[in-house]
Amino acid sequence: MLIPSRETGFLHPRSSEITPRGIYEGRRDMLRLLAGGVAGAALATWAGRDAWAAATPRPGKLAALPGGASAVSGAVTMEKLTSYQDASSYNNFYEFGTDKADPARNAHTLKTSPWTVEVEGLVKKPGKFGIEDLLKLSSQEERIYRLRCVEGWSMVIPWVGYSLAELIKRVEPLGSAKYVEFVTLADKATMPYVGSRVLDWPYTEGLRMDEALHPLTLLAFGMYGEVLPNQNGAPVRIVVPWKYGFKSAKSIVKIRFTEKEPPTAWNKAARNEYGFYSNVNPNVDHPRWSQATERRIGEDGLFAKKRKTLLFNGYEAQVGQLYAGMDLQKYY
Ligand SMILES: Nc1nc2c(c(=O)[nH]1)N[C@H]1C(S)=C(S)[C@@H](COP(=O)(O)O)O[C@H]1N2
Ligand SMILES: [Mo]
Repeated sequence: MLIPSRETGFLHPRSSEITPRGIYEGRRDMLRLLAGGVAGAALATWAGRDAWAAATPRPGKLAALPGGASAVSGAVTMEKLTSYQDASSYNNFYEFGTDKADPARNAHTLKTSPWTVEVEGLVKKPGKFGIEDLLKLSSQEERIYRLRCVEGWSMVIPWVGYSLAELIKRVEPLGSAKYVEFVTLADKATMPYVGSRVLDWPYTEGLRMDEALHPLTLLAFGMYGEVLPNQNGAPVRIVVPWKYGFKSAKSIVKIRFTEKEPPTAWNKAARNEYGFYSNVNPNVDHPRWSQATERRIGEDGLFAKKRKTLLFNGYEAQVGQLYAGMDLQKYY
């Protein structure tokens, strides 16, 4: 059974740690949501996901990539999904331009097939995975995650993929592997801004091994039940829902296991503005703006209120222990 969290709207599997009061409040919230007009399917399954699936038909633009119901804690939400239109037309993908509208306009040139992802570095079983094999490596799940950009906007997107941990376990990292680096495609012929000086290409990102192994970290192949649109990082990207959007590297071609913290594109571009961790944190401001609130894309009418940003983007219950004892002001 899944229980909606009062604070975050996320549904959590019932467990012995949940207090009776928590369960009671969860039920009350669920009933309130249902009374508010959320489709009745949610009552039958308590999963919420079915209700959203019914309320959000497949966009019908790209090939279907159906996911199954996700049982991962924190991966199901009662929040209203961002529209497909917004999620696929307001993007950051600097290889295709720096304006939010550029990726949707320019990314049609990206050639997503054939595509291989190379696994290298400190692993027992390095190798090259064709995209089709990578897709089949584990059963896909649909997971509804918030993506929160460092610039203060957020979206709620139903991603299709599986935990990156499943791939990591298969390639057997060595004990010396402490970090995972993601290298993305940098092809001047198809990506008009590769070669420009905005960033150092290829765009790279990285995670600490325990972050990469966390079940919420997703290797994503699709969204809204279809393959990823090019502008969202086709054919395969990372989604790290508790970190600022730039950690979620798009169109990855290499996964490298390292002993040292890998350099990352935005940290190289502005060290004091973008740290390695970049966990969503309303208490640590960006040097040039506050991170305390955010604008949910699609809610930007004249009277739309900004939302309070939640620590770890609302996933504190799931990921807080990864940072126990760490000074988050220092490791921003
Ligand atoms: N390769 C690559 N990946 C990238 C980026 C980029 O410029 N290049 N932008 C990042 C940023 S800043 C954000 S907010 C998210 C946006 O993902 P979306 O367009 O799917 O919402 O992608 C991230 N991944
Ligand atoms: Mo971003």
